[in-house]
Amino acid sequence: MITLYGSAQSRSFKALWALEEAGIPYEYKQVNIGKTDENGTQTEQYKRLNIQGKVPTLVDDDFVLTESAAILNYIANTSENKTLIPHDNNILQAQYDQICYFVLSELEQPLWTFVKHMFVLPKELRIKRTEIKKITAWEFAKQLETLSHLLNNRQFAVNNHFTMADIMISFTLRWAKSIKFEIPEDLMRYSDRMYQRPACQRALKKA
Ligand SMILES: N[C@@H](CCC(=O)N[C@@H](CS)C(=O)NCC(=O)O)C(=O)O
Repeated sequence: MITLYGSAQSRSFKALWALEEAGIPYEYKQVNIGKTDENGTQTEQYKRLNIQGKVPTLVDDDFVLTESAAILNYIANTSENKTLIPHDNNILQAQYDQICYFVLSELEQPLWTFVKHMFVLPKELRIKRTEIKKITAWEFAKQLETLSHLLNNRQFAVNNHFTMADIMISFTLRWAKSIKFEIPEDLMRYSDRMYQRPACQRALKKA
């Protein structure tokens, strides 16, 4: 039985949504990020699962997995629904990897840098909001151009049907919108369309 540890609309939401798409039985445990209370991510008990005290963490019997993208792939490969990740096609698998690595290493980074300077870094290391916003908004706009190029107006990221890559992208765009980064209308329409999926709507109710 899978247990997912997560918190609200943080990166763990991607895994919650993925589990709903996969139709796998699971238990969802809400944890409190950065806290040392009973359900906190900074307890010794939680850190034994996730050394960084972060979410998401997935536990499947005695197997423990961290890193949201790896968790999405594990869920896709565990599911009986074999369309959630490309199988048996080298090119499609490579395109899937390309877009997922791009989301984590390029698209997400300016957002994460901005958030770290707002809330996460020790106060003495933080740069002024207006300065860090100017830098990260510039970087993010460049990455959006690449995203548009990779999506090329397709309905889905890879192979003309829904895959976990669509969760990766649409979650990141929604995150950007929530912290007031500008996003072209067509990309936001794509993200909103993904969020209308029944599995996503079910996940939103549980998050
Ligand atoms: N690369 C990791 C990042 C996980 C991560 O940073 N999660 C955030 C929530 S969105 C967290 O738990 N932060 C707590 C902290 O930084 O102490 C992933 O994608 O799973």
